[in-house]
Amino acid sequence: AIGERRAKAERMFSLMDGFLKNDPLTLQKDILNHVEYTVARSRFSFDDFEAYQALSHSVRDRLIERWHDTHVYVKRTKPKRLYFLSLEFLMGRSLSNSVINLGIQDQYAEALSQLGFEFEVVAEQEGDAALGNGGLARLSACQMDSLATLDYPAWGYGLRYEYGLFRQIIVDGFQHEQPDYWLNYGNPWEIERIHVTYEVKFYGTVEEVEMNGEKHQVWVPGETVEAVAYDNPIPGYGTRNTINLRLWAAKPSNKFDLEAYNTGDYINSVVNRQRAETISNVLYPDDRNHQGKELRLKQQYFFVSASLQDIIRRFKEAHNNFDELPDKVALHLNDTHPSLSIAEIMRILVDEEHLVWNKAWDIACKVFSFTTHTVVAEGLEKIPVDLLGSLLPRHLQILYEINFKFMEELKKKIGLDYNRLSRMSIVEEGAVKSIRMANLSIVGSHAVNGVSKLHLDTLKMNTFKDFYELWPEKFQYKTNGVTQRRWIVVSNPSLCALISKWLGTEAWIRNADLLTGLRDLVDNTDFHQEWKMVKKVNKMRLAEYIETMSGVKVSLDAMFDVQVKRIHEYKRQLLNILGIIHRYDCIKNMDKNDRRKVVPRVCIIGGKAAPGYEIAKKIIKLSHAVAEKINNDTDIGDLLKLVFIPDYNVSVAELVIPGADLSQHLSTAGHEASGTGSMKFMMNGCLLLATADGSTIEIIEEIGSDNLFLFGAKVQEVAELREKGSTLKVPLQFARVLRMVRDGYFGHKDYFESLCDTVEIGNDFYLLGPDFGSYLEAQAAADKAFVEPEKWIKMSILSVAGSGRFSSDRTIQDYAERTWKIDPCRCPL
Ligand code: 8GP
Repeated sequence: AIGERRAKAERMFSLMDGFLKNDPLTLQKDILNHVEYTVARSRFSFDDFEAYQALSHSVRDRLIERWHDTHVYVKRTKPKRLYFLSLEFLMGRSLSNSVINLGIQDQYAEALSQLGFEFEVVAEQEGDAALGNGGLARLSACQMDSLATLDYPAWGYGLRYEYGLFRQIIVDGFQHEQPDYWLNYGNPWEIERIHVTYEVKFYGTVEEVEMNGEKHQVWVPGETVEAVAYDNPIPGYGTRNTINLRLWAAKPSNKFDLEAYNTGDYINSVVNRQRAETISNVLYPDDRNHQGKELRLKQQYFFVSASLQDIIRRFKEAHNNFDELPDKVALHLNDTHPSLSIAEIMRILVDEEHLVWNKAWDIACKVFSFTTHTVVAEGLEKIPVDLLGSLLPRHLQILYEINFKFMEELKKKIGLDYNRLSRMSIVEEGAVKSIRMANLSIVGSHAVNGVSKLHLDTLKMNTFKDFYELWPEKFQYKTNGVTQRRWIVVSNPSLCALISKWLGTEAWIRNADLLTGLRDLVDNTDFHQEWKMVKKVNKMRLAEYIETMSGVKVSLDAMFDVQVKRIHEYKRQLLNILGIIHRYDCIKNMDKNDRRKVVPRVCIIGGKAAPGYEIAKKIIKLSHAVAEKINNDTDIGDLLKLVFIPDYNVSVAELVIPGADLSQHLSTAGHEASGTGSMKFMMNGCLLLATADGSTIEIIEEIGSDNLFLFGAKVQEVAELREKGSTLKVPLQFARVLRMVRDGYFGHKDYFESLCDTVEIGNDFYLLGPDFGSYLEAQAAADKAFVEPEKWIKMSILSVAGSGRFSSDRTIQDYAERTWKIDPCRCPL
């Protein structure tokens, strides 16, 4: 039989052409073949979109080759693997990123141009994969890129939402949400695995049965849904390694309800089956509020159950003893959303694999690690016990058991301090009895990570103080990072070329620390000239986009000042808008002479508000109302413009960030866990105007406070300012601009009233009033620096030079070495 199998393998091998070739001629043939046979259009007539489809299928073929090789190699080598569990991945587009990471961008560009197409134009045809909300989700995407590039044996697991994050459209200055049915035009980047399916169960009851004289709990579920795998290859840069992001879709289970069919209710039973699909239908668009909805809980468990079945199956293929699990598997909980995994693994080990509880618990705690992305306790996820008990009755029992044992252990350590015990309990008693997912995650993980140094400090001192005192060694931080592949190489090709030329190497694309080499060029005037040109090219690109989107023509000589991120009160877009009103007011009151000294600005704001977040939506409307006034004031001209960029997403970010001169990060100190936008701007030579919050503190350590514009209350001052309440002093200018809004200077007087109330003295939780003075000073400092181009360019160069520490490669390496204990596993060429 072995001989036969070998003969078959040899014959297969002889039939293969070898690996796909990447010369432009082969690529052209390849694209044309896909036009004809995959897209089913004539190779003599196809448009840009069809070219995109064919091109991406051709790239996909190459991805699959490497992905197979990586998979086979890892399977053979059997290293410890990491499974990164996240309910959100904000991948954006894949085409450019893939060809760059595969190292065949030039060849494809040439092939396309020979066929009469332009790579950039074709790449624009791709829609964004927006399976996430904001910071957390884009971070997951950056980290996948780093895991692949650094050759780690890792998989990502997530959900394949059919509706990604809503599209924001603006009508009359108001946000409207449109569903993002992103799969409408097909998705060449995924591979449907019709044979990789698992049953996921819900509802039902738990029965006690006796086996071999012992009592066992058996879950008898009431509903079964099928999870189907969709694999998304993620290529590393400068390596053959291509890892997998496996996303689950819900399908009706093949086990059908015989009774319903037999009673003749055929139509209804089909309709009921179809309801299964709703589980993975839509991404929850709220990036902070957890509303305890059943569908959300179903999504979470669906995801957890399918992923763990898959992971355990793979483990069992190669190992037969669960004692080895912690040496072979690391499971990372990206925030609390996947934390039902802890209960699920206990259920599998105890109920299905019949391990004794303590042994199973010991294994679970060694396998899990956890990162939280939230600062404040109110932001933490809770699940009502009633909901959980009805959907997952056995899991609720397990959670109670975990908690009972934890409480017993805790009592031994801290005595009968009931206040503390109740704060640390996984079960929250109260009006609505709930499970605290963060407490569960901390208790069940061997490492708890913050996303910046300041974030960890806050967790230690406030949010998780009790836990920190119990297990100080569990608490760590890994400052976030972003991938320079997407945020320089893909999005800013001119800067990429410039850096490589002057550093004399492309090695910084895999090792961002080498960017410090730019420090040696900070006084080089030839370098300055080229640096300036790069910014200009990117500003032109952005200006064109602005004009197409909003009809506003902007001057390239103006400072492009950008604030793009989710709209949140704590991120203080309102502070920015009030600052713009102040600027406008000042210019209006200037004489001709003074006006000549004004530094022209183009203020750009973009971001989505959660659909139910009224105040955030009012901020969007205010921004439009102010823009309308300013942009139509001929007396102001190019001195000041305000544009709101609709539907901010990853691909819009790729265009906006490289074109920015200044970017704003205004969160009230202590509220932004890390912030990652700042890192992307910094990598693109944009200066930051920021509060001392999140990772900005570490950015200052790296580039020095002289190279950015810092303002606002420090984190240790915030509590005191809040205590002052209505006795707080705020600058006159603040009262004045607020008055203008209240008086209807920008129209919609009544509509903006409640928005103004949120920042009125005594009510101003996010401290816009107290920070306004220093905010204006920082803005003035930015103006002053901008009119000294040499100085500005130096600051810009030093920002990029210091951005290496904020590469997600550094973050991932840190996690790999200190938390996951995994080693690179590099697939041979
Ligand atoms: C964000 C944090 O707000 C941000 O400071 C941080 O940089 C980023 O995570 C990555 O760590 N948090 C979220 O995006 C978040 O909590 N989203 C939940 C709804 C998913």
